[in-house]
Amino acid sequence: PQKIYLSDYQVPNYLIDEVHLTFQLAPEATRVRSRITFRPNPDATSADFFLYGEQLTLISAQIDGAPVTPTHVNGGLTCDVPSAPFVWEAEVEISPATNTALEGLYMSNGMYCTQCEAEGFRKITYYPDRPDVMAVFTVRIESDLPVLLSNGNPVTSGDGFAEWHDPWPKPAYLFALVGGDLIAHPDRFTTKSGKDVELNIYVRPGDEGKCAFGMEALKKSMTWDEEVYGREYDLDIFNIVAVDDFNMGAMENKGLNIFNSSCVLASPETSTDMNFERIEAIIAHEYFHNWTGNRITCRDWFQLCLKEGLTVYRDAQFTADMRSEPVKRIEDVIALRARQFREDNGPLAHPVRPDSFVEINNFYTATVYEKGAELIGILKTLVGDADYYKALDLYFDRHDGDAATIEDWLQVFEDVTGRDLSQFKRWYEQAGTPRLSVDEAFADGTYTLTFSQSTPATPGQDHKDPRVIPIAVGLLGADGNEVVPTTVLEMTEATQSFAFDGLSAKPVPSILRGFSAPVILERDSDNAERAFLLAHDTDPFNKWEAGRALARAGLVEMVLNNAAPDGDYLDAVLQVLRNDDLDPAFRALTLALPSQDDLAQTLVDLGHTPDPTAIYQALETLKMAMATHMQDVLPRIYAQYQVNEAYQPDAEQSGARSLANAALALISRTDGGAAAQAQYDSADNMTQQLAALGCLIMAGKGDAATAEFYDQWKEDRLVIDKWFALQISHAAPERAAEVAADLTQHVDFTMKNPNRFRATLGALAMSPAGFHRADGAGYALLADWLIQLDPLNPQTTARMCSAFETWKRYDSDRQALIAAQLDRILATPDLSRDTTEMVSRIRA
Ligand code: HT7
Ligand code: ZN
Repeated sequence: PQKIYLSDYQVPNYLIDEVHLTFQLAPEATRVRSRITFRPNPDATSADFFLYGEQLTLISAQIDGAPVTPTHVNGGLTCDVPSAPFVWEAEVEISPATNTALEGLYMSNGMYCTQCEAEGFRKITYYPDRPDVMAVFTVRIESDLPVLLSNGNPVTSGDGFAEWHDPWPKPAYLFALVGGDLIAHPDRFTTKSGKDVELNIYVRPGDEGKCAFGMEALKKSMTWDEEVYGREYDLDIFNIVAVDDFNMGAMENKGLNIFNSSCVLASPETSTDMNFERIEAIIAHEYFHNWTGNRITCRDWFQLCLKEGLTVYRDAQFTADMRSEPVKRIEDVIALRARQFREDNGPLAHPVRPDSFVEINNFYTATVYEKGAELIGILKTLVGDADYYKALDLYFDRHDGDAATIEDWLQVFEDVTGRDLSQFKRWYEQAGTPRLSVDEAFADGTYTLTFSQSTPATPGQDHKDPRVIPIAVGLLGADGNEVVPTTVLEMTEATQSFAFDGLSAKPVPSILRGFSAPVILERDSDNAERAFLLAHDTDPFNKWEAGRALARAGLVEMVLNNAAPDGDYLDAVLQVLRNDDLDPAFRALTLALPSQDDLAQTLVDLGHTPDPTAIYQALETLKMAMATHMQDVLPRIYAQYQVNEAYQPDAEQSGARSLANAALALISRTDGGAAAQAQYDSADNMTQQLAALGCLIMAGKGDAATAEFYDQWKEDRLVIDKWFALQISHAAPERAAEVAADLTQHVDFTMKNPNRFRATLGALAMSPAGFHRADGAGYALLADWLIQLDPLNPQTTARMCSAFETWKRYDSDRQALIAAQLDRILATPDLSRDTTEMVSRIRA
């Protein structure tokens, strides 16, 4: 397959002023007529005319009204065109009903919908489908379906048709169309300048009771973007549509966001607190794209982090403002380490701005999104809050209506601050997570920290230059009081020292407060210091981090040396648990242990080959030790943090429930599941029902409740996804592959629905001890299903191949078993470009 390089970028040969599209919707024979006004680009170096097009049947084509016969070439067509502006007209036929890839125009439960990012529009009509070609779209939809939607503002509608006009020039990837028998949950919003905006969430009949939370989240997002970034909404209407069959979470199409139904529909009975928090964040994310992505878009797909990193950063700020800043930061760092550090450390490592790709769909990664967001955070720390917002104002002023680059983005910061950001730019160009080691010295009242940074080689990048790293540091005295408050040290060299004067005694350092940069801190500290920081650090992130480090150290000893659970750890965590002055959500996070995957990587970093079974067993033993060590306190915590008011998915209530459920999980290890059964029987919300079911399964008492749960929820596809996933994630490791295999035979299993496929095979892939079973049954099952899914849905297949990305860390037997499955996938005839690229990179 052909590789595309950033360095080969050429401006488009033709630009577009206006696009008119007419759709006559029919499941297997939708007609799409396009009328496009092209003009030669004065900056172009070639006059060749090429339009992308895939899986289209061309019915007719005309230039300036005269029929033409274009030449079909790989991936599109070419044609002789006039040297002056001209009108291109074409009619094509497409088949939404048989489009299982869920890219372009497709059908989901009888509803028409689109997904055009990144390159789906070329499956709708012939077009210069690249983000730097922006045009004003007018769309007419002809169909008997009651709801017909597209981007922009409604123009007219009548019996069997609707017309929409989007005044804002946009690239084709932001095009959207929806047609269906849908119900609207309506509302209104008045912008700060007094503009009245109609809001709707469109859902399938039956789901209308699950829209209220999403609508509130949307209105909060609109207000927040006005208040924090000064960004106002710019159309008369903003529509959201929920779709069951969707490859990712949601899509920011201009004025018509399309959502995976799992990322917008919510009710207390069917959604957990975590679902609510995620839905609020995704609604905000897609809404914020209206400015960071839509009004200012990307010049080419290599610049994806320009919109995604910034928008993730903005949605994280929003969640921190709506909920708890420290809790959000801890959750984000857990996710960053689990997904992005893992990616950066393996065969799929790539820069935040990649410089080549085969299939762009494979680059919607944790690196582009989450590390991309961390880079915005670094920049904000380096320039300070005031200059950050000044630079953002300049960015919106200077680039509104542009398809921009990372260079454009950095230039506004250079212009506002006068700083040279060339060293910072390395963060966008160099893959891999920097390791930061620390030495300390104390003499004559001066405490000196010496840091060294290095980044391991990643595929195609052996050499790394030092990056600028903001290291937030605070110093504590022996009594636990802070002697130096948080100070940001700006590290620019490979090795660099920073001195703190005037200290009466050697302090205890709290380094990388707030996780001020996405690096791996390698510090030889002992458990006494970790316990001290867990008890005294004033920085909530580092307080949590100290507990995590303590847990990790104890678990490593348990795995490697068969040690008993660390009593100091148990005591330290018990102190946190007992401390009612601490936020319950923070305490729940402190009680949680590092994941199996985290421990596997920790062992690799220490030079060992991880044994997934031993890791699982160490975690089980430690949880049992926590349950007995804290036995006297847990029932009090469980009772104290029951919420007696009406369910609210807010930070306060969900924090209380998370602590109570963390207590329940431990209690269930010693009470035979009695408390969990009582909670299951009385639960009136999904957070408590699902937590109780998980505890019952773990206690070996889950059979009746599992069956009951299915009977109760069999009509609710999103709850049944949870039912599929929970049985696999909570199965004993030696049974997980069988449980997953059995569930693939369940009447409700379908591989055509990405949510259900992920709930089943994804749940197995995310249960390390079960997935890495020594006989390879987990690998074989996943490979079987990836091979079956690939011809139907390459995008989802390719994404799920990352389950194998850590394969080189395991023993040679497991490596051989995985290699055999990777080779089997690669040998599949007609394997998609998406999956071929992913598996080849992993196998390399
Ligand atoms: N910008 C979107 C990314 C995306 C996507 C979404 C749904 C289905 C397929 C997709 N391909 C790319 C989502 C976002 O970041 O907001
Ligand atoms: Zn996004």
